[in-house]
Amino acid sequence: MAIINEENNEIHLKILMIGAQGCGKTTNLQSLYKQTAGDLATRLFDLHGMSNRNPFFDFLPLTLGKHHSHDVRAHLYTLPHHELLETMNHSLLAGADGAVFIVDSRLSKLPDSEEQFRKLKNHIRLAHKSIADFPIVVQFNHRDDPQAVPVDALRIAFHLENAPTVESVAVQDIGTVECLDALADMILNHMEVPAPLDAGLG
Ligand SMILES: Nc1nc2c(ncn2[C@@H]2O[C@H](COP(=O)(O)OP(=O)(O)O)[C@@H](O)[C@H]2O)c(=O)[nH]1
Ligand SMILES: [Mg+2]
Repeated sequence: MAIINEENNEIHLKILMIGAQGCGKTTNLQSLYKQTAGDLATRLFDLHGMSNRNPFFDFLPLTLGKHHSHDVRAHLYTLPHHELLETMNHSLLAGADGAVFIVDSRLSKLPDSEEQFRKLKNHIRLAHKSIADFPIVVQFNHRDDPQAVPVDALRIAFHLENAPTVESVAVQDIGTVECLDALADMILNHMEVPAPLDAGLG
């Protein structure tokens, strides 16, 4: 759940990056880190080293800007795809404010992505009851692949009539910030944020 710290006017969001192996979860975090690290004193936490494509999960704290005078801080996690870690998926999802679901646009990867999406919807039902109330942005990644499935076909395959979607080439930093911004807006627009403590005093 989002934490609103009224003493220092901060909002903390917990955001999950979800998708099949190789879809680009770690690459998204690396891209976001690269593009925001300049004005941040935060670090990418990688429990097993970025080079060996983590078997566990990555964690990245970021500052996103202001919302009603509060500093918005996002805590990004990637979820592991390994079957044995389903329990952890569930507990991570239970406290999450929203998720980026990353679809690997390559034709050969579609079955994997579809299976992950089905699982995600099940986890949401278990943890949040209503999928309609859980903010999700779908990111179509690997758009640079010559065999990338057309976006219209992906929208139909994943039944995304109304869901917000973003096209990306995470490895080239295309679409990653846009995607996170879209999700943060969705979450924040549905949150009741109290007036900051110093409101009206200045
Ligand atoms: N060409 C291309 N490669 C990508 C893209 N996104 C990620 N990759 C590469 O795909 C591989 C798997 O990405 P990774 O982020 O480790 O996937 P994860 O398993 O979801 O964390 C890596 O070699 C990335 O550099 C993309 O949009 N285009
Ligand atoms: Mg990874």
